[in-house]
Amino acid sequence: MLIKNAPDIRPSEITPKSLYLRRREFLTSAGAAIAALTAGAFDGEVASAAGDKLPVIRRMVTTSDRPTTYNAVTTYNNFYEFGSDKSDPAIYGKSFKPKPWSVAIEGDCAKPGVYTLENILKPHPLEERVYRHRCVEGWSIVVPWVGFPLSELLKRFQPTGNAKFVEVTTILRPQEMAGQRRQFPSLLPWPYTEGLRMDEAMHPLTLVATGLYGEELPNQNGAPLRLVVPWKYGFKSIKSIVKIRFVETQPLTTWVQEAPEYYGFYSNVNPALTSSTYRNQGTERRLGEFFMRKTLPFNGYADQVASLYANMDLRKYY
Ligand SMILES: Nc1nc2c(c(=O)[nH]1)N[C@H]1C(S)=C(S)[C@@H](COP(=O)(O)O)O[C@H]1N2
Ligand SMILES: [Mo]
Repeated sequence: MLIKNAPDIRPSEITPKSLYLRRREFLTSAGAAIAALTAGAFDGEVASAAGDKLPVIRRMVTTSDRPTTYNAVTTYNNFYEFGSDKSDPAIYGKSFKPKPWSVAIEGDCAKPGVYTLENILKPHPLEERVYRHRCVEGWSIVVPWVGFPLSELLKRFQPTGNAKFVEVTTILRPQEMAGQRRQFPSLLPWPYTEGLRMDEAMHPLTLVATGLYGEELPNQNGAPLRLVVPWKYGFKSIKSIVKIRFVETQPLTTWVQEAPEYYGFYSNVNPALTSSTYRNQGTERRLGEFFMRKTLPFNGYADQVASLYANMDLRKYY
């Protein structure tokens, strides 16, 4: 079993930054088997990534699959704010300025307010999390994210008993986002919004990502902060977040608003569901690979998350 939930990681498994920087191996210090990887192969990928190295206090490797190249992860993107082609975000994202930044916290909590990015990030030691990520369109990647659990952030604002869901919103800034300027028809109803049930948001796998491959998030991947929810289709992992609102009723999300017959609120990766989604979800193509792979229930995270949906009909709640 390769996956470890965060609370199971002992202090002895924490990788000091100096060791991380020196070794640059893609091995968990917990010693999980990731035989497919060699330190040498991974060295090359790190070297191709420019920028500051983020300090991480521990790492969690949830798959034995090899990480997708930095180049693929940062040039083949969905980020409609910058356009609908996979190459658009890397090109048109260049003019976006992710700093200064602030995040509004609203709704059913004791500490609403507008928090600066520095304030949001400061209390949280960064971790590296190697997660699978699958787009509903049928491609997948394996990414070494840098971030911290969303639960740690949400707790600080002391959600009340009325908080049953969180609604999360992306920035609206058409001056810097070419895709938001497109009209007649507009690409999507802006701003992009997503939502999670409170227990999903508080799950230890749910991440606030601020970086990937050891460096700050490139604009095309959702700078300066985005969610990563690895057992759900990629569109739930909302980018460039400016608002988090605690709410009592299930939020209407962008993709559900756009095409409710295709996209559901839950959107858990489910290879058995083909009728309610716009194409077969049973297989996927990992970027950089030729052969198709089988898609796993909950994207391979069923042991960790299936219990969240124990008494739910997943055909109805897709
Ligand atoms: N704000 C915003 N977030 C978004 C999207 C988007 O268009 N806008 N696309 C989603 C989709 S469909 C996917 S598959 C992932 C892609 O993340 P990546 O480019 O980092 O691989 O981002 C998700 N988050
Ligand atoms: Mo996606």
